[in-house]
Amino acid sequence: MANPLFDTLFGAHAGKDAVFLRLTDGTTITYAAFLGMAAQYAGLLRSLGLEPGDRVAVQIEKSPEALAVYAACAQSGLIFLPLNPAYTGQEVHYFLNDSGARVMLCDTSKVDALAPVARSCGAQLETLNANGTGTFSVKAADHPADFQTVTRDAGDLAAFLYTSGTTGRSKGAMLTQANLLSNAQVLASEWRFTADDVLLHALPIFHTHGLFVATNITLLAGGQMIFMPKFDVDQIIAHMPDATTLMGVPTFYTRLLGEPRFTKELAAHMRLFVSGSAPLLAETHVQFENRTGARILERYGMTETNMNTSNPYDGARRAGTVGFPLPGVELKITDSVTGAELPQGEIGEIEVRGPNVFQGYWQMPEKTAEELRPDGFFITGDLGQIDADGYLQIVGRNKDLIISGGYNIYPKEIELLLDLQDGVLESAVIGVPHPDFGETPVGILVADGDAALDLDSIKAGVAASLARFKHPQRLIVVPELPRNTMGKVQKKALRDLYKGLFSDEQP
Ligand code: MLC
Ligand code: AMP
Repeated sequence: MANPLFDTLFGAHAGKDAVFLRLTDGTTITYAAFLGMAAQYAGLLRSLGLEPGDRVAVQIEKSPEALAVYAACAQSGLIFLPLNPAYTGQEVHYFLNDSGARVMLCDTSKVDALAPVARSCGAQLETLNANGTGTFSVKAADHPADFQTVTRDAGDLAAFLYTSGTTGRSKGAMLTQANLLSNAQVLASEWRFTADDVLLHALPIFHTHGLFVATNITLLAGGQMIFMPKFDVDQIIAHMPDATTLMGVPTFYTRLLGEPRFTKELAAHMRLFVSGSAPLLAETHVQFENRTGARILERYGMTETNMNTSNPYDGARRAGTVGFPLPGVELKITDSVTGAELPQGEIGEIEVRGPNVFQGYWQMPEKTAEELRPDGFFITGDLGQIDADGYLQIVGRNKDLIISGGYNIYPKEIELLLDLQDGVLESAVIGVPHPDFGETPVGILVADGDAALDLDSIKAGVAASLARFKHPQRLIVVPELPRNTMGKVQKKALRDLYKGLFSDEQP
């Protein structure tokens, strides 16, 4: 195959009049029309002087056009680099600078903020809006609806997904065609996807879950997606009778359960509900089954590895577990200090190896070496335990990470900013249980001497630099941070102290 990712996911559908995307306004887009758009985009990207292996940064709202940029990158051998539209100019500056992206696509409303950022990083800025308008689509209209697919090897890079780090610096996870394809093939088979499937697609398409898991599997099977701009409970309810599957983060399921219109009858046409990206409470699993008769299938993955484990399609889907390693994935539980494999049943670090595991972090050999062993095992930073039947349970994290509504937030990034604010001596950011988002960040501050902290201005100071979902939901001032004898801040003590902060809030 000349270009395994493109040929398998997209090229295989050339000329097909079957529907690929169904939009919430009733419009449909066939595979052929989608591929025509992607070819025009690929032609334009080529005419902009991009060469295979160059990066294309994309910070645009979810739309069929946004997905076609992904297909265009695959067809022209470019590396797709999607970014959350919530990121601020400062955050985008880091990604552009670090990745060396040569072209950046953004919404027209962001041009004033991003033009200087793109200029300073040497990237050409083009616009592509959620309704398909913008300089990119105008220029693409001059290109033919077919494009000579660029030859690529399965080992060539297809995407960079940035993931934050415990030091506060984001790292570009390098994923090859083979990483993406192998995982899509395994999942499509394990979860029995066929051309008859209609997936309710309400996830963002700048992360692994919505982009690779949901989209690649549908493409592989030749099915349809009801493509929604975002998760909206009314839209999900309106379209569920036409769908067969839903993939979501736990917040999707708790929000659905909070809705009396979500009934067994409404879900009757659905064959599969998948949850992942954050822990699904066993209680949610049980409530869901009581309401619909369906058992949510929970799986476990990450940006660096795609999906690692899954509960079985046939067989018991166990609440509170993430199932078994997927075919081709090796998984072991190790001692966090020595790296030695632990006996079955013990709690330790989860390590994985397989065709799904990424190639390393872009231009960060030291960080890569810290997490990716020479023998190919990736140290996930998650703590787990395998039960007597082989089910993996995730029991915690060995990394300082908060997951809010499926978005990862690294406390260090926020702490570094809080520490810079007037009157702040030091800070600790912790994840506190939240009824809607699962966890949410809270900032604990210590004042410098007698300084009176102006919490509103501190909030504003942090907000200017950070995407909205990373903003601490509360700031709390304490006389000092609890420390152990080594002087390390004891975040567990803080988490225990503040765990009830949001317990009265309605989901
Ligand atoms: C939105 N907000 C969030 C947030 N999402 N804040 C914290 N955490 C989040 N996840 C902000 C909004 O900007 C808004 O701010 C306010 O919170 C309320 O917004 P909302 O309307 O209630 O939120 P909504 O837009 O409905 O989004 C919630 C959500 C969304 C859960 C539907 O966050 C979502 O789709 N999450 C999925 C993330 C995802 O795909 N993760 C996969 C990562 S891949 P304001 O100020 O405007 O009120 C991965 C690997 C794997 O982890 O295993 O899959
Ligand atoms: P990300 O870096 O955004 O890909 O997030 C990956 C992290 O999400 C993993 O390392 C886990 O901590 C977490 N995660 C993903 N799926 C699950 C799950 N089913 N249960 C618990 N945590 C999960």
